[in-house]
Amino acid sequence: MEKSFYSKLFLIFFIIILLSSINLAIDNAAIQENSDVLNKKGLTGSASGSIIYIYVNSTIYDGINSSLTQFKSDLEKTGRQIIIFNHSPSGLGMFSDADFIRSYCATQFAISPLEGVIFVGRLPYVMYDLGQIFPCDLYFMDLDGTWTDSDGNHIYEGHSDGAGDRDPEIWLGRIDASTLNGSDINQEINALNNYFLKNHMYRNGSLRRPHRELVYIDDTWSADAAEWAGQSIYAYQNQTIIATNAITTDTHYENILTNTSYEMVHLFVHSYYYEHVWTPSGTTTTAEIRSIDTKPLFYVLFACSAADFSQTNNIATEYLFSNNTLAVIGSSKRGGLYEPEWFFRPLGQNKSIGYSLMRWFSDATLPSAGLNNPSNSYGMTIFGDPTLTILRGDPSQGNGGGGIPGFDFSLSLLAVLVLGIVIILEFRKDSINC
Ligand SMILES: [Ca+2]
Ligand SMILES: [Ca+2]
Ligand SMILES: [Ca+2]
Repeated sequence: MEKSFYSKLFLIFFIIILLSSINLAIDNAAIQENSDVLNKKGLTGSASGSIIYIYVNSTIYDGINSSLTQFKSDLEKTGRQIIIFNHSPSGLGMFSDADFIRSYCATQFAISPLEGVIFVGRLPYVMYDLGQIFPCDLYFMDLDGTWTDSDGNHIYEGHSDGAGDRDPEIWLGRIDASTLNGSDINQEINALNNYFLKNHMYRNGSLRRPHRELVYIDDTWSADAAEWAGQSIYAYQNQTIIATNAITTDTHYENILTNTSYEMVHLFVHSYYYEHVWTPSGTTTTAEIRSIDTKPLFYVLFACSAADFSQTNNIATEYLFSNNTLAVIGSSKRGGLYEPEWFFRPLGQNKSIGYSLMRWFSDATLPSAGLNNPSNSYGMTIFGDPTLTILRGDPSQGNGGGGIPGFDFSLSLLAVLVLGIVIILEFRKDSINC
């Protein structure tokens, strides 16, 4: 019996070594893949030592001054340098103002570690013509590609590598309450101060949700529900998938938004900028989002034009300033986050939302997404603070070795399970033998 016991002990030891090496191999593969892409771009996604510009519309600057001070302080705790600009329109028009900001960022990016830009209040944007004319924030993200307005009508219709590439170098986020329906300046200031308060609460841990994603898919995309959900597993292993055509209705969706069980909502539904349109019937309007006590923190809206910030009463802005919301990722035109895997992969590695969307533009591999498909992708933008991560408001806190993303966790679990079964079987046999 003693000899048998030692051989079993050896077997257990062997299994532990085997599973550990599989684990290590997969970890190394993930790191290798990541560093390859990073080397290509010369980017690290690291917050520490980077610089963020915050442009604030001068009309609301004084009204949100104390919120900005807190926000700056919170960001500085992550090791970043924060530079705030009190921005007044030049009088030359939005097209020129946008060019002025982008040119300055491009110049600074060449000589400093500029990570991204946050626009607070109404700041300039440019329109791009792809058959549909839409506001295009990729303009501020790609600092070394060439944007062309051939006919001089102040609408871009060309984007090429130029001396650099079309890939984004920095991220951009808008925190703009000016398009809320009926918003006057006091309401706008109030909405912004509320936003920065919840942002601070998320960072200090007083605003939290279970680390769970709601994947809510209306009829048009429901047949591929498993694939859509699978692409966000890199960031959320805990998912609730609702994709039964008869269940996905306006009222069901609106009710589920009041549930405190979800950190992230990944929504697939036909939309106009002012409402979601459900199949076969029903709508969720901006006014309804305003009236709902929404509980989730983050939204990815696969919902055409929902993030068209050139429009008053756009629904993504309503989501952002609704109750607990911290960030909304959506499209200002027809299209959306195809191949979401390339967004959720870095997000699950505790990279920021801004960095994750930036990488998605470059890394999405299929013809339907990223830079491969301007028509689907060039409207993608972020409402809210792009420095946020899904694990902590403060990326420097990391995941505490909690093993959140992907294979590491599941294989460790597998190792424990297999080990447990082997031990139980072996010792049961031993007890029988004895
Ligand atoms: Ca033009
Ligand atoms: Ca570029
Ligand atoms: Ca439905």
